[in-house]
Amino acid sequence: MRTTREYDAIVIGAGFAGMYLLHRLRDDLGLRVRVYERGDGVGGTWYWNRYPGARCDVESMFYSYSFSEELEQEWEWTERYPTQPEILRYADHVADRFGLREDIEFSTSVRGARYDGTTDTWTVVLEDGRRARAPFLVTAVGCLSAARVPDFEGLDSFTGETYHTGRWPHEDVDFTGKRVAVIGTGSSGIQAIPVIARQAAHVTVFQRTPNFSVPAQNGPLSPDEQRRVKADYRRLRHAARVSAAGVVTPPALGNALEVDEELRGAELDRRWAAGGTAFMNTFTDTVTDEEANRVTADYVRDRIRETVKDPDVAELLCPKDHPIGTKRICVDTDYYATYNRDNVTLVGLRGNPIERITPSGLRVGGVDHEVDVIVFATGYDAMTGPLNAIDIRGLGGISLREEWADGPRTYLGVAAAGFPNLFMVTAPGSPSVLSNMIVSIEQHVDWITDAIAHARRAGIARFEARREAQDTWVEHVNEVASHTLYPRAASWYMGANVPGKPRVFMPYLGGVGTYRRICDEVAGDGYRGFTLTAAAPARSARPARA
Ligand code: N01
Repeated sequence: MRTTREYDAIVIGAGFAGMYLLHRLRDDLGLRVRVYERGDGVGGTWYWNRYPGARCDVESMFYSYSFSEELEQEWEWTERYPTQPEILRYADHVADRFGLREDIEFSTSVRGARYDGTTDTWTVVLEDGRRARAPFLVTAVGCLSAARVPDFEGLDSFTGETYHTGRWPHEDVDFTGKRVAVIGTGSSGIQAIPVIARQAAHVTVFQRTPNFSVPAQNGPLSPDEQRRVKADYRRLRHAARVSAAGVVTPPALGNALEVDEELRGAELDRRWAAGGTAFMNTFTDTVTDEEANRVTADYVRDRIRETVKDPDVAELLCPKDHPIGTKRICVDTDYYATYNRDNVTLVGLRGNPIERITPSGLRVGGVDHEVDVIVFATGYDAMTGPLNAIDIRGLGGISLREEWADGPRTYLGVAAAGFPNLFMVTAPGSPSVLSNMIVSIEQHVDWITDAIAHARRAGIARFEARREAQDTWVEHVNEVASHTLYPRAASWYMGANVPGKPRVFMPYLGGVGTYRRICDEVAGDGYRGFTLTAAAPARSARPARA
């Protein structure tokens, strides 16, 4: 019979969250920790997303850990926005520098996890049937790791090559001389299309929803600029932590329609030229007021019409069905200009969906498009997908998947009622995908580490979110979203990209600074909203703290 291995904490995933968790729980708390990772290396999303043009749209100097001043000072970034290979090198460097690999089991998927209420432990079952047990289980599975290829009819009949941006091969894919179809125009498609178009014989882009994209204005990062940021890191990191989205941006001008028209245009021009997502922060009310939203949306549509020479193609590229910012804003290099190339064709799918995949291509509106390669830039079963892929069973065998059948329910986006001693990094109900992920990851990992340290110090065996606290939090998350324009878009934030998925706005829109304050207050208040139960024999007496 196989033995069950025992640890103090088990972590699922060795991306940026899992790596930092391992460091904190093992090196600061001295716990025996095991991390299970399905890839054969660290880096999470940056391990899988190797598609041409993949890079982060948070600036390098801020898309990096802040927990170690030495790490922060010694690492040199080369460009304003880091490429996927550079981020992966950074993740590898962190893994080596902090000796993380020895406690990570690679190429190992977790099939299920079950809480035993009699021992207050989690037993994790791996794909190969092996088991491991620990009092604490932390999921660090990422929000965008369940890649999705829509269920197109005839998919298996295609005889050419197929790739999904989120599952890109480790070897270079050579598009030279090939006819390539790209399906999807979200952040991944918008980054990949210009790069593929420079190599392929022809690219046909299949677009369902046009997206708003702002130029990255990427470029090399000068040593002077790096020195300046490094000298000021403590202040800048603090500013990011208390900001709305985990990035430091120039302050907004005010409400769009209250700003003088000339100044409004000049500021949009200035931010467009400066590049990046700070453009979205030009006014305070862009995502809360429809008229205000139109100011920024019209500006981008004008830039598209100015850039794309063929007016019909330009019109097809202009987003008109959702307010700007309510689907994830994209950041690009030469995206719209790519449609001026002779070897790029745009096919609109609105009201004219892909009928089927054929052995030699795609059929749309009765027209066959023959291609050698199909690139699926079709996104993810976001936020809930990676957690629901694991059969997580809490007290009395209740299933997380079933608890979330009508949409995810969490307390603070970090815990769930009925699932004691389970912590979830950047889960639904936390700012997560609406922020610089590394800022949110560090905040969650630090909070979880403190909670586990507290439990161990105080002899608490069971740390469980209360259902009333969870209900109140879910209500608050929904309430905040309802005061914005976000629910107007059929976005993956709403689960709208997956047929049959409940339409619930999943991330928390209160901002990372506000959210951090709430989490700190909860902890400072003896973990308000959690029931903390002492280890037996004191257990029978009363909850240790509530
Ligand atoms: O995925 P997406 P993504 N038929 O879901 C289309 C992060 N990220 O991988 O919009 C035809 O945004 C779908 O159409 P529609 C970032 O948070 C960050 O691009 O649903 N088309 C859409 O156009 C981002 O938001 C970075 O109508 C279909 C596309 O496929 C998130 O990851 C880089 C279809 C999917 O877009 C996901 O981005 C990359 C169908 N049946 C990603 N189904 C940076 O840091 C789907 N589509 C820069």
